[in-house]
Amino acid sequence: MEATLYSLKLSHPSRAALGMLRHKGIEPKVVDIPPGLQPLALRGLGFKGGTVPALKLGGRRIHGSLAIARALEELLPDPPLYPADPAERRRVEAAERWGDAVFQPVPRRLFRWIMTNDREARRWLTEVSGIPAPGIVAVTSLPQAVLFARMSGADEKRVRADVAEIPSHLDHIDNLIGEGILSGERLNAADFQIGVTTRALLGFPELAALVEGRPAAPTHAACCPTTQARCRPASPSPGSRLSALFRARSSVGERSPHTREVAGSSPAAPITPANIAYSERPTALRASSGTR
Ligand SMILES: N[C@@H](CCC(=O)N[C@@H](CS)C(=O)NCC(=O)O)C(=O)O
Repeated sequence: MEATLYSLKLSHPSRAALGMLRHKGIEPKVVDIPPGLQPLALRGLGFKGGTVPALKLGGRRIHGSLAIARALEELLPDPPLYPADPAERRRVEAAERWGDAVFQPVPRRLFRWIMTNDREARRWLTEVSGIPAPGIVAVTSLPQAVLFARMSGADEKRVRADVAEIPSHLDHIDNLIGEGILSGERLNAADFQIGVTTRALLGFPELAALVEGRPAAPTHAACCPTTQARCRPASPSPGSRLSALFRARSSVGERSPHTREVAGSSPAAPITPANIAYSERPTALRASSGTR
């Protein structure tokens, strides 16, 4: 079946869509839109929404990772993305909705907030997106970065709260695994939806320690059919706004046995992703043309 997936090089829900397409045996043509242009480009292509992923499948236009999962299941029931048992299916769908509405926005807000605060990060994004003159674009794209951060509510307060809430999100995922809703014998739609976000968090070295060692880490790394962007701290500049953010302890309330402190997250040894940059890190799975 002819399929074109509209994506961004660094879009984790687009990775979920790609994973689900491949699960159904479809290798789509992947079109990576330059970051920031997706609202305009997708509407120009006739989609109702302006976010990626968006999919042309046969004659249909399908917008959003949840709708893509449903449409794929309807068109190609085998191999399934949802359990046949209705009660089990409802549980997978609930996990999937949580993944879409609660968990998915976390790395997006972190990333967008970083983009408003770090010119080097904007330069890197320009480079990996294949846009010419990254040095100039890193400067001129600041208003656009601010706009996109605002659109996703990525201000400092929200991002601090996001970092603090990550362990409880991971506890929730561990519970879903424990209940057999995730990471079962066969990957389901919630595995793809949630797994790519877990994988995206692994891309921030300051947060990776929270994820590594969790039951979610290996399975969800396997869900993400992509090379993975990884933040790396370079030339830490203590006292920067980013340093201050990551100095916050990354845990809330009771700690699960899986929760590990982010290395150096005590006030005495701040984590400093200042001048954050990304580098490509291949996963065990097939590399595609894009990254998160
Ligand atoms: N939850 C939706 C939304 C996806 C989403 O927000 N995608 C981001 C990139 S990761 C985007 O295209 N944002 C554009 C915008 O906010 O206008 C989904 O999974 O399809």
